[in-house]
Amino acid sequence: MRFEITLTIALSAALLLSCGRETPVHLDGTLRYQMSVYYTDTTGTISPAIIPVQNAEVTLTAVSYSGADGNPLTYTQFTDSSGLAVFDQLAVGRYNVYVSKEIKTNTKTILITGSKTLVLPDSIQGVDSLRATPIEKSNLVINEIYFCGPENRNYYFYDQFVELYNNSDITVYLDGMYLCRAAQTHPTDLHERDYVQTLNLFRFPGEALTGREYPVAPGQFVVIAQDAVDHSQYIATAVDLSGADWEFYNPYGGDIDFPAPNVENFLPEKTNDFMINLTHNAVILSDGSDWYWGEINENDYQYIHIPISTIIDGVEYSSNPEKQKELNRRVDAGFAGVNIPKYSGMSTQRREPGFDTNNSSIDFVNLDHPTPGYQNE
Ligand SMILES: [Ca+2]
Ligand SMILES: [Ca+2]
Ligand SMILES: [Ca+2]
Repeated sequence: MRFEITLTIALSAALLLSCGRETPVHLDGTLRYQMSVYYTDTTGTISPAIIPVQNAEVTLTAVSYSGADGNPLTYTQFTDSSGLAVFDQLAVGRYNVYVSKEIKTNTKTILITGSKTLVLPDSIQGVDSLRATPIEKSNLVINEIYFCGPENRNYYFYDQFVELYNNSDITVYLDGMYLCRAAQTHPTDLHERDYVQTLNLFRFPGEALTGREYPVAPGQFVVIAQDAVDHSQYIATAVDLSGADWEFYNPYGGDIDFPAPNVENFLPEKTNDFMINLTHNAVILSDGSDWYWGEINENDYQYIHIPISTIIDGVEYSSNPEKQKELNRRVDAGFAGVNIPKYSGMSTQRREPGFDTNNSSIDFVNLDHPTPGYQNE
């Protein structure tokens, strides 16, 4: 009963003030509201599955009361180590709650958000809870893959390249990261696996996770050429990659080491350059923290496994959209490069720099010609 009276007074005061254009005054309350914030991981890459959100900003905005500046009265608290936020001295009324926390690492920006409406004192039944949702965004993305080869009749495709883009507002570091060509297999449990099967493993120099020698600024493009040379000197229609930032280099094969720094194969068992299929394949970028040997196929070829929890980005392309997926749909649910014929000189790129929904059918568009190191003409 006491609360109802207080509410009536508060609403009357608010009404009076809104009519009279006087400086609003809020009524001090005595209520305590406690809320526990958590999120659940559905990717299977984090355990345990229910995680308290620590040190998150929780904002309570009063619907019924305005502050001295005329804006709704707002209270802010941070959650403690168990995900609990405590508000004291609240007045009776309706509130909107908004939770937000941004976590930035070298490889990911994770925004954890959630909101709800509550009515005091009705919502005070022990500790209230709010399930927040993590939205994960890769800082670095694979922005373009030029895979089909230039227009030619000589089976020339050595001007292939992969372009990365820093899609975040922080400098990130390539140190120790892996770029891999995915295996072209169709296991029945593909989408349940917690790893991606690859054919090779090329590594940026430096120390994975902690290295700070190879920075990429916000908004910067990075081109990794199969071979960093002007290919138009061999095939007129091929791409000039003499200005590439990096090149794939395999010291265990017949690869030529051009002046650009190397993203290098370090497994003597693998002797090929970073050659990707001309119509259907996938490329993954991982943080470089883990890999392990996988199964050996009927041709005595041993696959490599990259844990999905270490993958920063992955893009599958397929000229034929009816083909079976070869990359786990948690990494990429679709296909880039649909309808690009081999030896057509076309390329596939994100529709905006860094545009990423983890579905390449949505994220990528085809280009008439490759754009190494830039987005537009
Ligand atoms: Ca090479
Ligand atoms: Ca080189
Ligand atoms: Ca480009």
